Amino acid sequence: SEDIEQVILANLDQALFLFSVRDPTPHPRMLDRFLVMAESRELLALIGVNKMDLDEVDGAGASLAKRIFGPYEAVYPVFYVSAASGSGVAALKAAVEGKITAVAGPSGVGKSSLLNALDPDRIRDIGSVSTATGKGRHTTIATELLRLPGEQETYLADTPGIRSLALHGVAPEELDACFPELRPYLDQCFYPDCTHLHEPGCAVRQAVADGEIPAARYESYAILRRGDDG
Ligand SMILES: Nc1nc2c(ncn2[C@@H]2O[C@H](COP(=O)(O)OP(=O)(O)OP(=O)(O)O)[C@@H](O)[C@H]2O)c(=O)[nH]1
Ligand SMILES: [Zn+2]
Repeated sequence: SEDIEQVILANLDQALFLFSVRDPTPHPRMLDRFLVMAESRELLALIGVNKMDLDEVDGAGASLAKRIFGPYEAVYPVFYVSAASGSGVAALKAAVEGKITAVAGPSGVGKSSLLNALDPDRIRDIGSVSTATGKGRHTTIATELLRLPGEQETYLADTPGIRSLALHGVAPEELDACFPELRPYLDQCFYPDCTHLHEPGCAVRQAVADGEIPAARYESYAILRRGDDG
């Protein structure tokens, strides 16, 4: 069965990055690191926003969740859910059905609650594996592998250690292409090796100024590119 588990993990179809609208406060920089990791591995990324029952709507009718996660909708599927009320869970279930999905997110966002909501008859834990990966450095990730009941083979790999792998192996000059919003502009910069941090004639920074690239996403790119985030 260890072999089967390794095969499943080697054949991930997609990753679900789970956050909550509150308690704990969303951490978009962490999400952006996760997304870079997914892009660099050519993994499809889904974003889950849990605890929508705690969402705050301001006087103008704009929701906190939408303000933070709305900009991602242009590039990634975003699922607004509540494990507590069950709202949105069916749509998320449809998105994982028949697929092998790695689930990652900070502690307390309701991962266990959501996994339970996805399988009201309770999830069957088919085992855990430890994986050693990385070039030179060995990282151990304890992974819980769950199979959802149903005709299709649906697996969820609960990967608490995935955070430490976030940017492992992404070269600085490959980082821009890991932000899908930046891609349309990358061949339009004056300098072919533009870092998009300070160069004149940078099409990326122009697109940020024009509001075509979300400022928060560009800021994440810049932080990661400068190597400022530890
Ligand atoms: N209001 C609200 N609370 C939720 C929801 N989902 C989970 N919670 C609560 O959030 C807390 C954390 O939920 P867990 O499911 O244990 O979260 P987790 O992400 O598995 O946490 P770790 O085990 O630390 O990784 C619990 O008190 C849950 O009751 C939700 O949709 N709405
Ligand atoms: Zn540039």
